Formats: sequence, C-alpha cells, structure tokens
Amino acid sequence: MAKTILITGATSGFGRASAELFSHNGWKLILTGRRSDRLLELQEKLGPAAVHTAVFDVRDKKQVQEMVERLPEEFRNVDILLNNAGLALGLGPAHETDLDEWETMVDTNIKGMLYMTRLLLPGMVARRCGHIINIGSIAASWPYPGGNAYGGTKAFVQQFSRNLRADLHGTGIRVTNIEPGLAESEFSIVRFGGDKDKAAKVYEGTEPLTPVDIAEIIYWTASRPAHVNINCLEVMPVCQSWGNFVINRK
Ligand code: NDP
Ligand code: 8X3
Repeated sequence: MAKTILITGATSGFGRASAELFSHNGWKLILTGRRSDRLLELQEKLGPAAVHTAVFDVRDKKQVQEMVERLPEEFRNVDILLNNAGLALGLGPAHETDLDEWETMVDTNIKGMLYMTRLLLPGMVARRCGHIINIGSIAASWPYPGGNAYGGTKAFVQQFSRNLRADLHGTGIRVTNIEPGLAESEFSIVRFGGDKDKAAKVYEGTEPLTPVDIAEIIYWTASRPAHVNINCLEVMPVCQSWGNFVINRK
C-alpha cells in the first residue's frame, strides 16, 4: 500500500521539490501552504487522486487542528510529517530589527512546527510507525551577523528534534533534523521583502544547493531501513564554509 507524506510549505522550494520526488516514487501526498493556486496546480500536475491539498497558515493552531480533523480517510495514516514551512525575515542587526518580523519567525518556524507535530504524533504512536522530518538550518549552530532570531528559531528546531527522539524512545518512530546551508529557492526573496534583485545577489557567483538537492536528501533519509535513524544531517554547498572570528581592535 502506498505510504503518505504530509508536507508543510509545499508551494515552493524544498517542499515543492520533495512533493515531486515522493510522488515520483509512488507516495500519496498531503500538500499544504497558504497559496491555494500553487497547491492546485501541483495537485493537477502530480495526479489528483494521490494528492490531498490543504490551505492553511501553520501559525494558526485552530486551522492546523481543523486540517488534521478533516483529513480524508485514505490520507489519515500519515507516515512522514515533513515540517518544512518556514522563513527568515530581514538581515539587519538585532537592535534595528522589526519586532513583528521576529514574532513571525517564532510563530512560523517554532510554533507552526510544534502544532503540526503535536497533532500528528498521537496517530503515529498508536500505529507505532512514523517519521518526523524537520527542516532546520546551519543557522542553528553557526552564528552570523543578521542571523539573530532566525538562527534562534532553528536552534529550537535542533534541540526539539533531539528531545522528540528521547520522548519517542521505544515507539519505533523516527525523527530527523536536516540542516541546509545556502540554497536557492524563494527564501531570500521572502527574507528581503520581495526584492528579487537583492535576493539574486545572495547567489551571484556561487553554486548554491538546489531544492532538488535537499529533496533527494530528505528522500534518502526517509528510505533508510526502518531500524536506521538519521538524527541530524548538516549540508552546505562546496562554495560555502566558515569564516574567522572577528576582533574589534582599538
Ligand atoms: P521558500 O520560501 O521557497 O518556501 C517556504 C515555504 O514555506 C513556502 O511553501 C511557504 O508557503 C511556506 N510557508 C511560509 N510561511 C508559512 C505559513 N505561515 N503557513 C504555511 N506555510 C508557510 O523557502 P525554502 O524552500 O528555502 O525553505 C523551506 C525551509 O527550509 C524553511 O524552513 C527554511 O527556513 C529552511 N531553510 C532554507 C534554506 C535556504 O537557504 N533556502 C537553508 C536552510 C533552511 P506559502 O507562502 O504558500 O504559505
Ligand atoms: C538558511 C541558510 O545561512 O541564510 O537557513 O541562514 S542561512
């Protein structure tokens, strides 16, 4: 019987590429996001019968609850929850940032992931089968100027993923945190408030990771034998590495 993956943020980037790859490999899909036109277009492309779409905002606990309650019978047994929906807003220093932007990142990257996980886990535990795959970031472990609250939200994803594993000990449920570095998607367009030129400059002269690269890693993680748990996987493009510490001299 075909397995089912629920993907948050399937309208773009990593989520969309994952939808295409899992579909290609015969999975049933629950595709979610706020942009309904994109979800419908993807459903049409991937085959309406194997795709259920749900339009909602992961920041809204009630909408998440309703989505889970309204899952059609044939999509109820979710095998993989891909907590992918997320965003960075701004790249300014902490003392100049917009507090609302910080709040949006916390509400999306942390609270959205918590709502989804808490509501789908009981079914997985009852079936003693399932996999939570969270999309963290290199920003969880490696600070950079302007990473402030975004990096903080991804550090939460990192530790929450580990703690989930501890809680789920003995249930057979797997938990993975995938931590990508520079990857070209709509991420920077969103980060810079829709400024496509500024976003393009982030990738200028680089060979960044692509959404397909990340989807393939997600699929590989999910297709390991059932006794293998990839706890955490950090990935950067070859063109990216770490810089030196900086010292402010008098
Ligand atoms: P994109 O901007 O291309 O995709 C983000 C997705 O998240 C969209 O489908 C969007 O859907 C969805 N989303 C955002 N906010 C909400 C919300 N409130 N409710 C529901 N869905 C939401 O970016 P990426 O594919 O690059 O990002 C995916 C994940 O990967 C994010 O968690 C990001 O932090 C992380 N990441 C990205 C990296 C990169 O360099 N690109 C590197 C490391 C991690 P819609 O707008 O339709 O709601
Ligand atoms: C996205 C990668 O380096 O812009 O999480 O934070 S980075």
